[in-house]
Amino acid sequence: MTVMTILEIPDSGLREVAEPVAHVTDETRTLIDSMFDTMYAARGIGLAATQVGVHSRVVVIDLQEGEDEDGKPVRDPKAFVNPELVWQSEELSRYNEGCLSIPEQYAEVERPARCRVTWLDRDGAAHEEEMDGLLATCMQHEIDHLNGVLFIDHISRLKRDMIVKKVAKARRAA
Ligand code: K1U
Ligand code: ZN
Repeated sequence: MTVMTILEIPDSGLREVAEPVAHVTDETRTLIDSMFDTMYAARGIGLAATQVGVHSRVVVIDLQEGEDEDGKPVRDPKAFVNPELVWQSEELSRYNEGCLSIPEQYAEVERPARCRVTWLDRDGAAHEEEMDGLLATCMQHEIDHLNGVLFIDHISRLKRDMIVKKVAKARRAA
């Protein structure tokens, strides 16, 4: 198990644009496994490679909640290599988003309610799917990370400045 360090604001690495993965290799699969270890350890529902300082277009998501009868978490790990938004609905939806790179801060973000995404899986096979609900929100949040964009870029300057100040204050107190 490899738990990587998650970059937090204002780390400039979070503003880099990630490069496409040329070929899905064992190195890609090792990165994906470490990203799942890191995401589960941080109790997140998604993670982009950018957040662990790797500037490759790789995202992991697991929206599954709950435990089995033995108390073990039920999991539904999904890996996305080179995810691309090929369509976004005009209809918008709001979600109170969080971010593992902006600890303990949440804000309402408006995004397209549905999106169509293409990607490669961990074996290099191509997929295309229309997503809605929390999966659409999370996928758009993660693709934003690959483009150096954070959820606080979608809210008012006043709210953004408040969140940035709160994170800085919490870090000074730690
Ligand atoms: O990319 C990240 O920083 C992970 C982020 C994903 C995300 C959450 C909410 C909306 C959009 C994207 C998180 O997982 S933050 C943690 C969190 O909000 C959460 C954790 C467990 C259950 C539900 C939410
Ligand atoms: Zn995030």
